[in-house]
Formats: sequence, C-alpha cells, structure tokens
Amino acid sequence: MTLEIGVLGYRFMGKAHANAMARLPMFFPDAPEIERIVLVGRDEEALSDAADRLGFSSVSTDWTEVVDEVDVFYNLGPNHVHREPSIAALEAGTPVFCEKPLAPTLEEADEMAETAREAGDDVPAGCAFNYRFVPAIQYAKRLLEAGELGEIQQVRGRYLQDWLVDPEAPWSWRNDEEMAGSGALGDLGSHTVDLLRFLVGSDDLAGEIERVSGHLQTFVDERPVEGGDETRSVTVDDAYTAQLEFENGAVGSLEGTRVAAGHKNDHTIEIHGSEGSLQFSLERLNELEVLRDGNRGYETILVTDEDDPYVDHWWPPGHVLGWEHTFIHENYEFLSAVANGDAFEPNFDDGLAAQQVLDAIERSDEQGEWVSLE
Ligand code: SOE
Repeated sequence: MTLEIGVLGYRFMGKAHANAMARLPMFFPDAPEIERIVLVGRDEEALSDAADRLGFSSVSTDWTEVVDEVDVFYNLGPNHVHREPSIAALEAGTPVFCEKPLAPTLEEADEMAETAREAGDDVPAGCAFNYRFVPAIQYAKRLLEAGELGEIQQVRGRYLQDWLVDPEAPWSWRNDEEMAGSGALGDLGSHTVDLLRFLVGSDDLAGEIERVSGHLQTFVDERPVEGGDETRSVTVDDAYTAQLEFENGAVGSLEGTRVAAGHKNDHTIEIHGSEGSLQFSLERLNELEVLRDGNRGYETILVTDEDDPYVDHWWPPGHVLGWEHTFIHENYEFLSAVANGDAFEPNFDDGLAAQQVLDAIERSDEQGEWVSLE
C-alpha cells in the first residue's frame, strides 16, 4: 500500500522533511512506499514553485480539504498553525506529524494531546523532535539504560544560536508571542527538554522534571520589517536560563539563546552519574564523549560503526552523517509506525510534557520563584 502524504509548510522544515521522504526509498528500502501528493500553503505562486522543487504532484491553499483526503498529514507550519489542522486531521482519523514545539501555549498543546489520545495508538500523532534520531543520542540512551553511568545526579543542556545578535536582523513570526508562543525558550528549549526527557526521563534513571526556576530576557525590543521602513515589536525572549530538579533528586541547568555571537547551532548535553559521565555536541554529532569504568578521562566514541543505530543504511564506517539525516531517521520511524499500525514516540504527549516544562519556566520567571510541575 502506498501512503499518500499531504504537507502543510514548504520553507525550512518543508524542505527538510521533503528531502527525507525523497531519500527513504534509496536508503531505507524497508520503509513504506509513499507519494508526496499535496503541498499546502497560502501563496499560490510560491507554493507551486516549492511543489515542483520538493516533488509534490499537487498544491492546495485550503488545509480543510486536505486533512481527511490524505493517509498522513504533516504540519510544518509556524507554531500558531499547529493546533487547528492537526486536530482536524486526527479527528478525521489521519495520522499527523507536527513540528516542535507542539503549540505556542500549554492550553493548545493540552488540547492537541487529548485529541491524539482519543484518536488512539493506531492513528500516530508524532511531534518532530528530530534530535532523538541522531545515532550518538540513541547510543547514549542505550548506555544510560544499561545503567553504565550509575545513578543520574546532574544534567546540563544548552542550545546556542546567534541569528538575532544583530539588532537590525529582520522581524519574523519567531519574534511574536501570539504566533510563536515564546522565543529561544520554545524554539530551542523544547529540543533540549525533550532530549533530557528522552535520555534520563525514565523512572529508573532521573524520572521527570519536577520543579524549575527560570529566567527569560529580551535584549532587542523592536526589529525592522523586511523590505520596508517599519519596525515591529519583539514580544518573546531572546535568551532563557533555567535550573531543574528531577524526580530522583538529580539537578540540572538549561540555557538557550539566539544572541550568542559565534554560535550557529550549538546544542550540547552533559550528563553525570555516580559511575560516569557523557557529553554530546550537535556540532560534532558523529561523536559521543563517555567517561566510565573509573577512567580519568573521556573516551571519544565515533558513532559511525556498522552496528551503530541507522549507520548500516548509509556509508561505510567513518563516513560521517549530518543534520539532515536526523529527519530521514525520524521519517523512517514515523512512517513505518503509520504503515504497521504501531505507536510512535515522540508523540503529542511528549510534546505536551516538554510544553509543561517550558510553561513552568515562564511562570517561574514571572513569579520570581521556583515552580513545581503538576
Ligand atoms: C531555529 O533557528 C531552528 O531552526 C529551530 O527552529 C530548529 O528546531 C532547530 O533544529 C534549528 O534551529
């Protein structure tokens, strides 16, 4: 059976997912057969051009006509467009893959996760936290679950970018609270929170995040609108920091920013247990630094061996993978789950769980005190 796919959104994420879909039959022959049948957007001219480039056979400017016509619906639009089409698709029994953060607000994420639960496990609702599908992260998870780091005591996650360091960098929807929800917190922090939950969130490791103390900061309050003389207000954070406490008593710290000059896409995770440590950096994503067995220094594990996760689908050992592969891996897992009627993770409940942490960080900032998660 061929899965007919409809995708809303054709810019950055549209390109990343369309590229993944095009690569699947070449490198993952056991992936379900798919057809990119419709690309959805508002601007007809840009849409037709994108459909030609990204391999879609038709276009639509009305998502309501698409969500129940396709076998799978991808929601890759800006955050404020996540809720309505995703809910409509799930209510029509169509599996949904939605970009992160799941929604601009906790209320919307809650509603989306509830609809996904009602739709049931055979209608997968995935939240596209692509960094779970970096081979080194999956390798790290195996080590942690095998107990190789002992009891988890401390975690650290930071995600640094610099595309807003210039005060003249143009305004976009990512600077608007109504459309985005939050700034660096939601856009970057959602990834970091999800990775920490994925790696140490199980009951026999650190468990869930129980309370947080957060701080958000905006450095540039107005930005120029591209192609004109106007400016628009920035209503989200440029940077956030947070402290965490996990269920097992482990402590953690988070940081995310769009104004860290010199850092383009620097996502780092560090985990310390009673018997060892590990660290990962997206800028060296084929490597995992691990310290264990009482050694005094970190060992660099090159995650490009044939028995490493997904690598057998690609090149001979040592021929490195990149950022785009994370999308190919997540599309492979998600579409296989759809075809086989299996559950998929990260799902909308994972999207909601990340949103609960982000929301608590924002409330903590407003109230000036630690906030517990319910
Ligand atoms: C922001 O610049 C961004 O594109 C995020 O939206 C993505 O989720 C992240 O993977 C890369 O940075």
